[in-house]
Amino acid sequence: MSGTLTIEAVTARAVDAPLDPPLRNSLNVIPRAPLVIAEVRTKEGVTGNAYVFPYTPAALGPTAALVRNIGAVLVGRAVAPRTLWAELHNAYRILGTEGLVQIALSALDMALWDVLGRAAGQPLCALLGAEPRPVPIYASLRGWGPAMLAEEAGQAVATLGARAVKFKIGHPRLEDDLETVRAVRGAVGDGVEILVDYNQALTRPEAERRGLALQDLDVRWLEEPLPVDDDAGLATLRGALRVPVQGGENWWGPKGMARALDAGAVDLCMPDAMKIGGVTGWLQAADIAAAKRVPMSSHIFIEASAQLLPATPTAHLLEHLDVAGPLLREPLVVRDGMAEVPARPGLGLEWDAAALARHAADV
Ligand code: SMN
Ligand code: MG
Repeated sequence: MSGTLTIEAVTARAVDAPLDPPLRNSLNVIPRAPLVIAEVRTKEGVTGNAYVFPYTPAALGPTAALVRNIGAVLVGRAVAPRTLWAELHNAYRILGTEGLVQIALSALDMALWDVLGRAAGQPLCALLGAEPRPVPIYASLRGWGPAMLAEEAGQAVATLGARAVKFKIGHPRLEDDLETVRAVRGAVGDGVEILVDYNQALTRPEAERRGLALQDLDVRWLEEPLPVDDDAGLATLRGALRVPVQGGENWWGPKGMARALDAGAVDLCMPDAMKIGGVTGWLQAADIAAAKRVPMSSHIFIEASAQLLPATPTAHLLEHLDVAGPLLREPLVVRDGMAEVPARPGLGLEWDAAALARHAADV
């Protein structure tokens, strides 16, 4: 289809499905996946959609309401995500474009890009001018503690062919973190890279102490050792460690990323499609990472990330943590450690209507 597409309606639906197994880290257990699916319908009959994952059912209603209310303003406008992204980010500057506002803006942006892909009959990746090449993944584990993680790591390597695994640590005692790494190493052998994630749990001195011990176990990245806003602490920590510091899942928009990189907070980055500003925000982030020559991985949102990483000049690894898979007719395919870019148009999300109905949340 060619020519301009005009937005006719924007809707949002919410689902809250159990996560099996739940996601655990040093601070939280996430037992369910509350998702908001934004849908953009056009006068021309093409409809696109995208989902966001606001982590807690408490945020489902507010996120869906923001998608609907912001989306209502778009009715009658052309499907031009870059233009609308800039307009909406200006329009929402006085309220602030972080938090749920950013999440809603990202959902709308991704759904608009999905419309363009579907109208063109092309996967998003091709629409962005990138070759739909398979992307190397790492298996992001859900469990906690040596026994559970060793078993999960062995399975992930066997079923996905993953050549890297990531898991959460941050036990009260460093020795238990090291024990967890050794247990996973025992399960996966020397040929698989080990990545660890502290989810912002450490103090500055503790981050240095633990980082020094972990790098001796050949850990290949140390993710979010400190709170995301402690750029100065992260920059100092990097100076003390050989292991690369990873972060980015909690940066709000490309501006948040630019600030962190300017401060020297990370060696590696991993923006989150929902927090960085959808496809449009991701593309800006990818340019920033390219200018600074920082390897860029993804954070969850595996379907969107499989489309976006081939269009990312410093693309590194796709985080494989499949949250929406049980609700999709065709979950993302991983073969021999590589995520395949589906041939389906747009983001390639085809929902299983029965599963959506079963887990519908009334918001
Ligand atoms: C994470 C955070 C929030 C939801 C899922 C996973 C985690 C990661 O920090 O890096 O995977
Ligand atoms: Mg993380």
